[in-house]
Amino acid sequence: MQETILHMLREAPGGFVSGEAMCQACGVSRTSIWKHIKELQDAGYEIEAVRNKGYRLVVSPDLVTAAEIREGLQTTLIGQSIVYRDTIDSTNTLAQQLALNGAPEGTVVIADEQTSGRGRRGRQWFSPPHSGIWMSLILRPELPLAHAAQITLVAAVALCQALSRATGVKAGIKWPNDILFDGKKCCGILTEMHAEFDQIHHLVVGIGINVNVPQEDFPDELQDIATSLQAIRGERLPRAQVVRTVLEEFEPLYRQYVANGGFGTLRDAWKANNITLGNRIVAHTARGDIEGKALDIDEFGVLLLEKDNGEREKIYSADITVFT
Ligand code: BTX
Repeated sequence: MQETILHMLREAPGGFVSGEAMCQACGVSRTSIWKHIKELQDAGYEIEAVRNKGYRLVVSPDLVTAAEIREGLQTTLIGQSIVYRDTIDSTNTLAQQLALNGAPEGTVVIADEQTSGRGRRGRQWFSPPHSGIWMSLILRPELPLAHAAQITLVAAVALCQALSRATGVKAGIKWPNDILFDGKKCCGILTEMHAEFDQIHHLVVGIGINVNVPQEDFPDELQDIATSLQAIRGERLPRAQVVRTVLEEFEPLYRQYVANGGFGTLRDAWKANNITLGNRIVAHTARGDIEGKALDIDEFGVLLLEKDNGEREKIYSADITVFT
């Protein structure tokens, strides 16, 4: 019901919506409407109430609630169901649970704050309140298991395109899961999956975007390696709009990934947004460090590296350091 009220307030010509109109639209009493208005005010919405005129929305807070994200969202699959929490341990954890309980494909789990946000290999992901986008997408692609990890590359392309469209920030992909601006990480992706035999049951694609994190708020150990869109742009950005843009950029790429049986047709888009290829890198793999030049990625998203002795290695999984 709050969503209906908010929508009416946003769409109102002249600004005011009468209590009566809200009662009719929501099918409830005036007292009930007033209670909802009060709840919205408590959540940070500045709503003016004027006798004989009704209510007027003056200022919307920077929230990533379902109502805020849905307003104007142009997707048909991703984000049709949105689960929001003020605070949570990790959106990936909740998304895994919801996926196991049958949550539909495209469900977005999003939180204002994560208390145990995680990266790859058990690393922590700094996820303070009121300033970032910490969200997880539940996907159920009918693809062989071998293609599952490629979804990280698809999400990376979507993120770069979305940052460019929503904020003008031209960030680049560091294979496989980081988005960097000027050498510092502004987004990270953590894909987790549930599979059996050769069949993907579901994928959870966790996306972290430092939107309005002031540079000085990053802990000391992240000062030299992390940045935020606010630090880059010098202004705060509306998080819900960034979320919408990410979902809108992701949806067609995801459909392409499913329809074409993997990442192959998105390879050029990945290359257009990457800051990995052509550079000297060290790949930190389970077999040890391998140094050389990043030459290419193949249609499976595997990185091709050329060592100084001319030998070529395929890198399937690693953290990499890029020297630019
Ligand atoms: P990663 O393992 O590639 O990167 C983790 C590393 O990044 C950390 O060890 C630290 O050095 C650095 N780091 C930690 N927090 C930040 C930050 N906020 N900004 C920049 N650098 C940071 C990257 O893993 C994948 C991160 C995915 C996060 C999302 S948020 C929603 C979802 N839920 C969840 O628990 N994780 C994902």
